[in-house]
Amino acid sequence: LGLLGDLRRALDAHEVQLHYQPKVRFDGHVAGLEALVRWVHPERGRVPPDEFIAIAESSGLMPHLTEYVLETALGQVAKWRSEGLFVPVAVNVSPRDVHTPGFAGSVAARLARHGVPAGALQLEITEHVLLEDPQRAADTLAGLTAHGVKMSLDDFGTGYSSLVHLRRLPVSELKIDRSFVARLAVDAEDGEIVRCTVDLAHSLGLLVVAEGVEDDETWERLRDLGCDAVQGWLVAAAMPPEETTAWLRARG
Ligand code: G
Ligand code: G
Ligand code: MN
Ligand code: NA
Repeated sequence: LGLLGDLRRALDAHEVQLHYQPKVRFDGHVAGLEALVRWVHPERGRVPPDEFIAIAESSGLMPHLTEYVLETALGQVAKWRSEGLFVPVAVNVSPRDVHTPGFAGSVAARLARHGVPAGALQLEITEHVLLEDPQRAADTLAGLTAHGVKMSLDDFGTGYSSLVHLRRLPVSELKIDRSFVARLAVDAEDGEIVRCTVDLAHSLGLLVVAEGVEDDETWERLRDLGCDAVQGWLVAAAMPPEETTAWLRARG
């Protein structure tokens, strides 16, 4: 309970920050940045995101955290755009958010308020959005998509009966979970899983991003398998805003 109260205050005090991790195509083009929350507690130090996200989920604070992340990320996108850096940003949203009434409308209003085009925002969801009320989730996602917001299916392969969901969810991108990518270069089965996922995604007209790419060999394998973009420490870890700006500028 202590940590929950602290998280509430941390959000109000802007103690929670966003770091940004690039998604890069094989030709070097920066396809986008993923916003990832970071919280450095004044006494406990760095609190792992998994830990406080779980607290936010179970306490009902998640909508507040998501609003905070969307607000911060869109403010940053607007700032970058004003500086001539036109890079789309992806925000992770939880199943809870997708089931919150009016979510699609509130995202649209927030975009308008920041003067950011919908195409500059991507939302990363997981298959778990379909666990509660699949129809409602599909309606919300359709509303967001109709507005021009791009949807990405995160952690692909770790949910349940993924293939059914792929047909029901209006997503334009699929992210292969890093548990399949990590040993891609050394494990033949993981290699086959990734190959099939890339082919499946392409046959459905989706872009494929591989997460957790840490070495050149994996990068090369993914390129040869026809993957569209990669994310991982080989390219860059999540960086604070100023470092991200410098990284983007150095890329040209
Ligand atoms: O890279 P990292 O340790 O930050 O991420 C841990 C987990 O927390 C990942 O599964 C990531 O999707 C999730 N996460 C990071 N930032 C956010 C956020 O702003 N909102 C939500 N819902 N999840 C996030
Ligand atoms: O599931 P999600 O996409 O939200 O996860 C992002 C998480 O993955 C964050 O915790 C981030 O720090 C972590 N991450 C990003 N790149 C790498 C990588 O190359 N290797 C590993 N092991 N973790 C990574
Ligand atoms: Mn993600
Ligand atoms: Na992921």
